Amino acid sequence: MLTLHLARGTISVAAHIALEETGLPHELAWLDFGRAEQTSESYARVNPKLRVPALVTPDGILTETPAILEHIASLAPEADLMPADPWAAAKAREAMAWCAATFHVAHAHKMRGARWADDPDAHEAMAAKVPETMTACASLAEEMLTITDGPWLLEAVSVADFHLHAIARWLPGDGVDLAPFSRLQSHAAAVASRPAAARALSHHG
Ligand SMILES: N[C@@H](CCC(=O)N[C@@H](CS)C(=O)NCC(=O)O)C(=O)O
Repeated sequence: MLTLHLARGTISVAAHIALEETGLPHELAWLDFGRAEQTSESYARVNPKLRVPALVTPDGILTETPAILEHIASLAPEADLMPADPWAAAKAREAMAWCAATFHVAHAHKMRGARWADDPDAHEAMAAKVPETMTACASLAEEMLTITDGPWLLEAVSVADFHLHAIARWLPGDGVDLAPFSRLQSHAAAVASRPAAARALSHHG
């Protein structure tokens, strides 16, 4: 049995979609960020990084969205959510690495400035820059979506699409006008039109 530790609307949406898409038996362990449950002693025993997602597996506990997504895909090869072709697989990993290290981190500057500075003025300055940095990231994502004719990052849907979508959902709230980004809009619609993804998304507001 797999247990996904997750919180509403966070990056854990990606792993939630992937689990739902594969149909792998799993349980959900929800954390309430409003009550700072991610900082509790009991959760620190699951993930000492105090972040979601964390996936508890029979082999141990896995953290970091790209690793979790690839592992879920590998546990359900029939769902075909990670390309078999080495080049396409590397491109999927490239997209997930960028989502985790750049796109997600740009967003985090809105609410989590305390990770990088103690000065409240610095927090304000970081938050003020978020519409600009997230718009720049949206432009790059739009460009990444031009590699194929379809709605996906690669020829077929992959877990990288779920990672991208989990972050792209934050764009309007981060002050990004989606109007110029037609491929990102089609990508969001394509994810939402998949019944399993929609089931997962319905829990995240
Ligand atoms: N590198 C991690 C980042 C995970 C992460 O930052 N998750 C956020 C939610 S979007 C979190 O748990 N934040 C809790 C906090 O900052 O207190 C990943 O990609 O999974």
